[in-house]
Amino acid sequence: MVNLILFGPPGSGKGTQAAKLVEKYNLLHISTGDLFRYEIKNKTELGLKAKSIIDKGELVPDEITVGMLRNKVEANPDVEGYIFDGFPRTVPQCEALNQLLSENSEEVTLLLELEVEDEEIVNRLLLRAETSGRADDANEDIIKNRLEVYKSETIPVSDFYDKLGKTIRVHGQGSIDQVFERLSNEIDSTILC
Ligand code: B4P
Repeated sequence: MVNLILFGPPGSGKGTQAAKLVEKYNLLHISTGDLFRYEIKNKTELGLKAKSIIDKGELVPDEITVGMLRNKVEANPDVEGYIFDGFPRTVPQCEALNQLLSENSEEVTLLLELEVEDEEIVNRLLLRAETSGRADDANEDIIKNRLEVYKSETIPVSDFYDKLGKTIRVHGQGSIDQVFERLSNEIDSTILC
């Protein structure tokens, strides 16, 4: 199996690139952001809890996020691998993912980190807000809070996998196709060796 983590700050293109990578490598795309938005849209108990947190640009508590992720993985056992998009976002989430994969004698293959400058991120998210209707994209202060949370709570995830020799950093600016080519090259050179 190939188990990829697509990592990077909010708006770095994780969702955009994951959609292209799943087609090329035939993997299951699991986006915790999308899973939360589905719960919010359907006004479930979990969705109601998550909405107020996401709208402020904070992280949903680990136990809620990990439980939701586990359900999704366990519901799809017969796949060739996963692309985890937006998960893990904290070190306890890394530990939970390692535990979950090891139950099936699996492990994370690679963490691909998209590097994008803050100014570009703010511009991308404000632009997306015009069509997405996402409250967390529409306000510059909330975007800046998301970036702060990323730096304090989420960057350690990249270091966690770096210590295991699994983090690869990729320039996330340029056209969507250029970024996709960079990611594909890194995946191919890991899978093929
Ligand atoms: P996510 O849904 O993961 O959202 P994201 O970080 O905003 O998006 P992404 O990086 O995927 O950006 P995209 O490709 O869309 O999380 C939302 C919230 O959910 C979090 O803030 C948190 O509250 C909660 N959450 C999710 N997972 C969690 C977890 N594990 N633990 C706790 N809480 C969690 O790209 C953004 C925009 O840029 C798009 O408009 C796109 O068109 C554009 N774009 C992409 N690539 C481009 C390029 N190369 N050039 C120009 N524009 C580009």
